[in-house]
Amino acid sequence: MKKRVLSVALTVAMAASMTACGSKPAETQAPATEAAAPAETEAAAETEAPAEEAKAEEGEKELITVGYAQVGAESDWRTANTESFKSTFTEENGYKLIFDDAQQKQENQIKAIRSFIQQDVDYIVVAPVVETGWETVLEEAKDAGIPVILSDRMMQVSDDSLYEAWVGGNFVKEGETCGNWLADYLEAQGRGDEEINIVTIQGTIGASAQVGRTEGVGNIVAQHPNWKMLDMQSGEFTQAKGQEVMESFLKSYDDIDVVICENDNEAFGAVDAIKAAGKTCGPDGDIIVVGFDSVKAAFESMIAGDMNATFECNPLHGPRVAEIIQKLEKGETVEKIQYVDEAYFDTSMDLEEILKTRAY
Ligand code: GYE
Repeated sequence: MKKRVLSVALTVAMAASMTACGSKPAETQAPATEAAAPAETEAAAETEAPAEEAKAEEGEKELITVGYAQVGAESDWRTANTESFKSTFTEENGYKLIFDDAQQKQENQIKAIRSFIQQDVDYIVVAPVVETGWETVLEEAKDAGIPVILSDRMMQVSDDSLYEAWVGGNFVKEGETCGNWLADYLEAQGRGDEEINIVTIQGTIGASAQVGRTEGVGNIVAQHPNWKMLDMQSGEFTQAKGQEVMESFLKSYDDIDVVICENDNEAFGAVDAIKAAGKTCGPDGDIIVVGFDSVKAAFESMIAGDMNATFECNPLHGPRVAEIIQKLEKGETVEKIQYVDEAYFDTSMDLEEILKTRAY
């Protein structure tokens, strides 16, 4: 494990310009350092008083610096995930968080990771936008001796010593839960043997959340010869793109029974497209609409009679990653792959009541 040493100059700079989430880049703190202590005084102070003493004097704690390479801000799930990290990795809790939003682009995430390496952070956390293409940059982190933790989506790397641990949802299982729910729902409606036409609005292609959910649903579709997957297209996990894709599906196919949206935000867009096309959806409508994530707005959509069901994916990974870091700090071993338990919700449940206790 790398040793963390806070120089006197940095301690002064941090005390002078401490921010709520501690994510201010070092450059913006530099002027404060200059104003507070000229270079010569700093050098003298460093030789006179060891860093440890200076910290104690100022009541400073040794902060663990964490760089988080976030996917973007494409969905409600993502917003909740960002919030979970920002509220966990605070200076109060002993961390300095450097947060980067990659705007759903892998190249931006790679740049962010390289900048974390340059800043010599203590830990790098990545929610990888897609599964492949990470070997080189992870090797660079390894060479720099910086542990990498994966959160949310998975990476496919040939050497799993390139990361310490991964924590997230079981996307294949979520997809299978969705498929099994649909089978039960159709059966209960007396439509178990009917020809069922399905379309899927996929997530970002190559994201493990897309790959897993598509595979999981596909496993159940394969068990139902009377189900037909008419089409699958990506809605990039956004409401706007979900709406666009559904508009085009509705133009191409006039007898869609089910739309599977690989996140709730795409489902909100699909509902808008269905209504704009003069069709109906939800439990009393023409088209069954389901999503993944189980964000609060999906509960509101189900209560309004628009969506039928949502399959949970928990975004609150901040405390889970903090627990991994704390274990690594103590030299303890951590479980390499950590799945989070997840449920599902549909309109047969008391959604108003459940909504009151939802955290995201
Ligand atoms: O389902 C979606 C988000 O990777 C599990 O990413 C996450 C997915 C989530 O954009 O809403």
